Amino acid sequence: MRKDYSGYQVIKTFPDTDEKMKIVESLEESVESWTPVSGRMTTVDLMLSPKQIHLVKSLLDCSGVKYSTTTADLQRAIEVENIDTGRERESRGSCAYTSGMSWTQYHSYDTITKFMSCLSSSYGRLVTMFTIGYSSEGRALKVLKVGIPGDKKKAIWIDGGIHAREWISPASVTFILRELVERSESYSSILRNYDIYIMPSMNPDGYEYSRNYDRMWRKTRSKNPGSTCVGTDPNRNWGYKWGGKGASTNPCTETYRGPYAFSEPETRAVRDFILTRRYDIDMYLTFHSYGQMFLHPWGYERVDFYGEAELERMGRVGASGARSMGGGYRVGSAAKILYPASGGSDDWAKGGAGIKYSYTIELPDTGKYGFILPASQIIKVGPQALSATTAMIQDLLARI
Ligand code: 0X9
Ligand code: ZN
Repeated sequence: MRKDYSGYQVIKTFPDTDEKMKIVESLEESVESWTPVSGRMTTVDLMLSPKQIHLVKSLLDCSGVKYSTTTADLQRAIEVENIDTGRERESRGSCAYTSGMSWTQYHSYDTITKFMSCLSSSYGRLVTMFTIGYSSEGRALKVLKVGIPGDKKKAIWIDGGIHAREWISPASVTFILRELVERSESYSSILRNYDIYIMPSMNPDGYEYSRNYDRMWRKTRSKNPGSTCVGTDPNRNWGYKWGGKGASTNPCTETYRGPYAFSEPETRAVRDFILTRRYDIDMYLTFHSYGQMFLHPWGYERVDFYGEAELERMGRVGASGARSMGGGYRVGSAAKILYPASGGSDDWAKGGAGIKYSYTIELPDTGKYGFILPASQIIKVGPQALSATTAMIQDLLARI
């Protein structure tokens, strides 16, 4: 049975004083989902069940917290988000064509995997496929290496789909993948110097669950002994400062950290793969949604540290790349401009694997559609993700 979101709403709150922010923060555990979005001022988007709508809105009214309803009918938004606009047709004989992949629709993990296999068999010299482990439900976890063979190469890691419901992430990462492979001649300086490891969908169980049963699913699908609630937040499960702020010990919450660091086979597989290559990898990029932000460590706590200015600078390089394709993104440390949350992959990439540049990129939008970004937007967002990525790698190249 598919979860029905009839009667659910998403509202955007504007807590413009610390006191009002405290009121909005107090709702975090009780609403269906709680998403801060950092624009000129921080706003917080709340997903409300039919029962909560009246109660929460009255509380906000009484406390003088302004809000607007961004999604009046969540179920309707879900029903229309993945209609194929078909504006872009894949050319006959291409891997997208043969695997059923496109960037006018969101596709299944199976289709994404077929697309990846096709690239690795069609572009043998440039592309290598790895199975780095298996998800809780037994799906093969796939990574492609894209690069022109050579000696002493450095590497970049790019992943997507850590959070199941953030569909624009795997769609944008596969967009980057296709571009680098099919138009490799335009990226030859990048591909001669760097091997780019690309994992479009790190949490395939959650992704398929979000596609087939509950559109708003965020976590993995591992079982929690002693609880009927399923899944761990794969972005609270990494082993650097695991179990600190912003991560829950309750398996029934959206931000459950898991029973121990790296309890999930998905995070473990990526950890082991990255650790084997840690001295080669110069940059770790992980794509999420939504909010339009380039977030760098630290995420676990608001702390100043040596090297922060350089992380900020490179973040701005990425943000200008994205802006050249039409997206406005803010840059800053995850804890400072969003909220402290421990056990994130970005913090582990830096603190655990020692990768100097590490970013969580929150793709569009800023709340109009939120997680339910219509598929027609993929061809707008994909180029932003691509341009941000290549701008950052070009910056690295300039320093070799
Ligand atoms: O909370 C998260 O995991 C990320 N935001 S999302 O809305 N996509 O869930 C932000 C993670 C930022 N990094 C850390 N806090 N380490
Ligand atoms: Zn996310």
